[in-house]
Amino acid sequence: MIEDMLRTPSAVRDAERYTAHNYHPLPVVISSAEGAWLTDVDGRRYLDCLAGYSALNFGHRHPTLVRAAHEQLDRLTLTSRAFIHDQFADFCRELAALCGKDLVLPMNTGAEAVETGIKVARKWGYQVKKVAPGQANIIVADGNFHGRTTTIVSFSTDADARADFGPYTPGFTVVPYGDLTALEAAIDENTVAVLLEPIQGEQGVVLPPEGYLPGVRRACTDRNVLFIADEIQSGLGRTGRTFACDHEGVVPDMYLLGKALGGGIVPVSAVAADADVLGVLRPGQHGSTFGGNPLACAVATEVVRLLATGEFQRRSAELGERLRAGLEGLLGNGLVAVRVRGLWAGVDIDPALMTGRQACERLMDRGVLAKDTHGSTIRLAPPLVITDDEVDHAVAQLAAVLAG
Ligand code: IF1
Repeated sequence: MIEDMLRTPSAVRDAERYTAHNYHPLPVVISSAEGAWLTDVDGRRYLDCLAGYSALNFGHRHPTLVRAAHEQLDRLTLTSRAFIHDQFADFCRELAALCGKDLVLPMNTGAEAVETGIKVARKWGYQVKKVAPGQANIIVADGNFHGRTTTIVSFSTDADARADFGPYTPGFTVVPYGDLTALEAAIDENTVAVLLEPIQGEQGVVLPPEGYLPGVRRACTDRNVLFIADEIQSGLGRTGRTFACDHEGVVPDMYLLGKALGGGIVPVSAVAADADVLGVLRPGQHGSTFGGNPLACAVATEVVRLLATGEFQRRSAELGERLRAGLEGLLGNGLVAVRVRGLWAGVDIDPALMTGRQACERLMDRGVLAKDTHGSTIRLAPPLVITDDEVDHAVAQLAAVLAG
């Protein structure tokens, strides 16, 4: 095909022209997708190794999820929470059961789930723990990523995410990730919660040192502090278990969920916790126009049912080992480090070779889409419906990119 017959260049230009430049996307314009594969406006196919930042754990257009969405579209899409709809109870009950918690509170985006967790923890702090008025504090980790609201970026340690968005919300203390001693030292009588990603995604799939999460759990229990696990990216099958916390048998007081909960179709997030925690909210104290809407609930209930079978967790664990073996084979051949849990990998490319962005551009040219994070790190997080051969294909393309 000659260059000026391609639709991609003008489509890339048009996409840039009328939007704020808050992203730097790869110059590829997708028009359709199925399972783990994307097709662009020029008919080229790509293996999706980002999966919508884990919002597409079940792949693009999973038939069960699409059917649920279609059926719901033809019946009822929105009521607001001013009325109850017939999809609500099943969703809440089944998600609570998946989480092993009494209650759930549905929202839409991940950032809203995080904000909800912060509000609930503060209210719990004042009402249950009896923290002095206005003094509630939450401990977070260096290198965190929990979303983009003004409060959440207030405790970000990434200059791009945070700078010039102040004045910042007070009430957060940052400690080094993985350092239990520092975390324990930061807890005082005003501490209401510890908020952590059990695996730090944006930071480059940074795994917790063994024993860290159980140590955090113990410290929180001993000092009457809530442990809030942001499983928005790490949860719902991504790491080979339902939750990343499961790898060390840790049960947080609150799960924050998002991304894959909406099946890649609608934004759905939720907070799950027991009644002694979520029960602090009374009517009028929190909510959202779209949270828990019928379309969201119809899709998300089917997501919960897919996860309840355990099939996706198993696939993620098995194929994750294959991905690990493939990537570890490239250590010393262009890779300097890899961190893998389930179908989720942080891959550090030798910075002398190329940046993460360059690696992703070259992968794109070879029909694999992935996303860089800081510097020379790229993240691989394919849909959990990916096959053995497709995992091998992704690794082979990365090997070819590294070989130049
Ligand atoms: C962007 C990363 C992924 C999250 C965790 C809450 C949220 C996220 C652990 C907020 C969101 C995002 C959003 C996206 C990039 C992305 C990301 F690169 F930053 F790390 F997924 F890989 N907690 N993650 O990872 O959820 O409000 O977006 O629904 O902001 O550009 P949201």
